[in-house]
Amino acid sequence: MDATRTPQIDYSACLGADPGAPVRGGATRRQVLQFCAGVAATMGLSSAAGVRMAEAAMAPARPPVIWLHGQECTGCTESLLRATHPTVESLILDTISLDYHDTLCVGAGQQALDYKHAMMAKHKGAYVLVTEGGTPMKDGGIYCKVGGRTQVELVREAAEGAAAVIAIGSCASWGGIQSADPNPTGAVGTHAVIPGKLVISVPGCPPSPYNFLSTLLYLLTFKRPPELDELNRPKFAYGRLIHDNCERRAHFDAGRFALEFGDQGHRQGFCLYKLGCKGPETYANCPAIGFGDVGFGSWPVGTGHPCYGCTEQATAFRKPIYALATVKTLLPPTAYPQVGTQEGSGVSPGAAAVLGAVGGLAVGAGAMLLKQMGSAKQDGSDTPNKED
Ligand code: FSX
Ligand code: SF4
Repeated sequence: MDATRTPQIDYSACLGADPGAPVRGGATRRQVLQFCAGVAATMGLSSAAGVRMAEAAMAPARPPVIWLHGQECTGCTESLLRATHPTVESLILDTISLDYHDTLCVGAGQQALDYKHAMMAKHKGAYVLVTEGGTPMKDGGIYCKVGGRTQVELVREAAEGAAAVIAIGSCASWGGIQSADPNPTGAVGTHAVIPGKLVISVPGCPPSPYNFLSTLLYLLTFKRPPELDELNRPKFAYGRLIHDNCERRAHFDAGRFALEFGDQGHRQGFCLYKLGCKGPETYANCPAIGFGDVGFGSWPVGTGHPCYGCTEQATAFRKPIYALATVKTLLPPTAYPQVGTQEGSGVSPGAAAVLGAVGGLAVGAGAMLLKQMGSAKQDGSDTPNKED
C-alpha cells in the first residue's frame, strides 16, 4: 500500500479510553467500529468513512424515526428483529430513536396515535420516515386504514415533515405481493404515494436487515443518500446481478443444471436456472452476505431453491416462480470459480472458497465482520488494522 497516498487513520479517538465498554445495544465501542468499518468496505468507502459512521452510530443524540406499516406480512420488521446475531437489530434500535412504530409501540389506540403526532411535530423536518408495506390507492384507499384514516393519508402526512424517507421491503418499494395481477386494491410503493419526494428503496421479501442498517448508517453519517440506481435502490447492495456472484455460476456456464427437485443434478449442487432461478435478472447481494448470519451459502440458492427475484419489480409476483429467467449477461464475470474438474462433485470446496473470498472481501466484508463480532476477542487483537 502506498503510504504517501493513504493517510494513516487514527482510530483511538473513536475507540475512546475504554474500547471494551458497551455503548450501543450491548456492543462495545470496538465492535461498533469494526462493524462500521465493514459496512464502509461493503459500500466501497474508505476506512475513514467507517470511522465517521461509527462516530455517528455512537453519538449521544439519536435521530428520530417514524415507522409506518401498510399492506404486508410484517416480515421486514420480523427479519430485522429475528436476526440470528443480536447486534444488527440492537444497533438499529439503539442507534436511532424509534419514536413510533405501528407494530412495536407499547401504547395502543388513540394514545399511540397521539404520541406519533406529538413526535412528528417535535421533530418536524428532522425525522426519518420508514415505510413498510404497500399502499392501496383504489377506491380512495379504503383497503388499508389505521385509526380510521387511510394509509395514503398517513404516509403523505408523515412524509410532509420527514428529512428522508426509506421504503423497507418490496411492498413499500413497489407494491409487493398485493400488487400482483389483478392488484385488487391498487397497491403501490411509497414513491407513488408521494411523487416528487425521494424515497430510498431497500427491496427484498423480506429484505436483508444488513442492507437496511448500512443505508441508514450512511444517511445518518453523511446526511445524504448513498449512490442509488434508477429505481432508487442503494447501488452497494443492488448494483450486481445475483447470477454474477452465485456459487453455482460455474455450473451454469458449463451447462450443468438441476432439472427436477431431488434429481441427480440437484443433489450435486448444479445450477438451478432450469428450475426457474431468477438470479440472471435479479440485482441483489444475497450470495455475498446471505441471510441469518449463519455462514456461507445461507441464502435460497445456497439451500437448493431457485431465487424468485424478490428485489425486482418486474419479476417477483409477476413471473411464475418456475418460469425461465431472462439472462441479462451472457459473458461470465471475470472473477468466479473455474468449473470443477471432477464431474458430480457439486460445488467444489475450492470453488466455493474462491467465490467466498471474492464475494466476502469485495461485497460482504461488513457481514463477515458482523459474524465475527460475537466472538471478537477483548484483548485488542480485533482492533482494525491501521494500515487499512
Ligand atoms: Fe412485504 Fe415486509 Fe415481503 Fe413481508 O412487512 S417485503 S410481504 S416478506 O415483509 O413488506
Ligand atoms: Fe446461480 Fe441461479 Fe445463476 Fe444458476 S441461474 S448460476 S443458480 S443465480
